[in-house]
Amino acid sequence: MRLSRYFLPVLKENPAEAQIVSHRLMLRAGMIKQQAAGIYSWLPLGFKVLKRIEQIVHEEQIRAGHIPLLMPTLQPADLWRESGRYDDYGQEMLRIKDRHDRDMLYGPTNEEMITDIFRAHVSSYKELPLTLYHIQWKFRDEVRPRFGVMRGREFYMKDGYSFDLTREDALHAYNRHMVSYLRTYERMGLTAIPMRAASGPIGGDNTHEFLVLAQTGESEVFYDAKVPELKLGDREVDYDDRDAVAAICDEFTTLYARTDETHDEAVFNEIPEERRCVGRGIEVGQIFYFGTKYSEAMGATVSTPDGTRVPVEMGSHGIGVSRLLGALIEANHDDKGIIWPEGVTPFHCGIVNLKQGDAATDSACNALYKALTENGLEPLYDDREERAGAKFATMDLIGLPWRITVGPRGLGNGVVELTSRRTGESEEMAPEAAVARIVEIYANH
Ligand code: 5CA
Repeated sequence: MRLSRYFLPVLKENPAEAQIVSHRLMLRAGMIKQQAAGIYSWLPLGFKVLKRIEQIVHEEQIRAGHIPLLMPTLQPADLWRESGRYDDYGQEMLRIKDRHDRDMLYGPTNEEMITDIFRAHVSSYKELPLTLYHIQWKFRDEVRPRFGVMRGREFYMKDGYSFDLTREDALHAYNRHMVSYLRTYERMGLTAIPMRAASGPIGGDNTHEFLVLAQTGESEVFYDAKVPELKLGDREVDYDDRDAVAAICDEFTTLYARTDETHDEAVFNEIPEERRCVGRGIEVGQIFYFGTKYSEAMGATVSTPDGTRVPVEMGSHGIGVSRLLGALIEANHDDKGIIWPEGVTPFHCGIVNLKQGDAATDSACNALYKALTENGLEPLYDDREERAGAKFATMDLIGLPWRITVGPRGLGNGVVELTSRRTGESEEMAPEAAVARIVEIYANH
């Protein structure tokens, strides 16, 4: 993409309404525009990152054997009357009437609808296990929408629903989700810690939240200093191997890590004092096992091998896809702007032309652009008639991890400059070497 032809409405001033750095930077970098409290348009740069995150979520869910579908945003109230949640959900639910005066709602989550799909089409244990998920907009009329996309009213969520015959199978589904989530967050360059949590309106007694440590997080968290050091890395995971999956979950949940809702001071105090950490975290996902809460209420039963019928065992598993943009920026920025991890960056690298209109410089930039594109990468080429300082400031603000700077002086010596946004370190090299380096960096992303 050439910046002269792109739509990147960056702001020079800090927007007064933004209280935390991720919100401020998303507005300044022209990623989002607020349309009403907690409701945003996703401008091209923000939309691109949202899609990158969504893609990683899809890939890791499919790897775990989960199946994508798409349910609507609007739901009939009658489904929610069956589970009893139409009355329970309270003011967070946006209730709508259609022209026939029928009660509808904008879905805050989809347990009822997926249970309805299940009961219409599945009746035998032979069709289990089954996990269906979608990535869809949700609406919760939050009392205090704030911090930009972090606590929106309209937000983008991955929600998956598992169906199993037995409690044991359902717990395997729960564990599978935990491991697939760990992988998902790690691919984005994030450390998200599973913490024992409370279940709220979804229900059930087995639930973990995934928290990214950040001072601006809304939850207070208590954890053993050793927990953030745990990494899944690139180990192979066989999602059908129950014991192996359970062992990974044990590895990540045995040490103390809890939110304020489940914190137990006595247990916490058993950790050696120097390892006791208290901080704040951003909840980027939550998994629930709630058994037959919805299947019983809504008559979603399956036949068993011995010929009886039982309500299907269920769990639901969510990732805050739009919230992740905020969490990623909270965890990756400096005073100049965003620093995208390679896994989610909107463009793979920037090209800065220091002398627009100079024939040799323009042609070197064009050649770099072509070579990167031919290697399957997406560069953002700043080809505007702007001062070098302004071009650098824009690149730093929008946070592309790598920048190639091209000017007549370097070209005279046969070199361009490759700069890392994270370390600020620059290295001079031939243009072909810069392309090769960037191709190599992204080979694993
Ligand atoms: N049905 C279950 C799991 S599929 C569910 O709705 N879980 S949830 O309530 O925990 O939401 C899942 C994730 O969505 C949360 O972990 C959080 O990351 C994100 N989320 C929840 N509310 C908001 C909000 N108001 N704005 C942005 N993201 C949100």
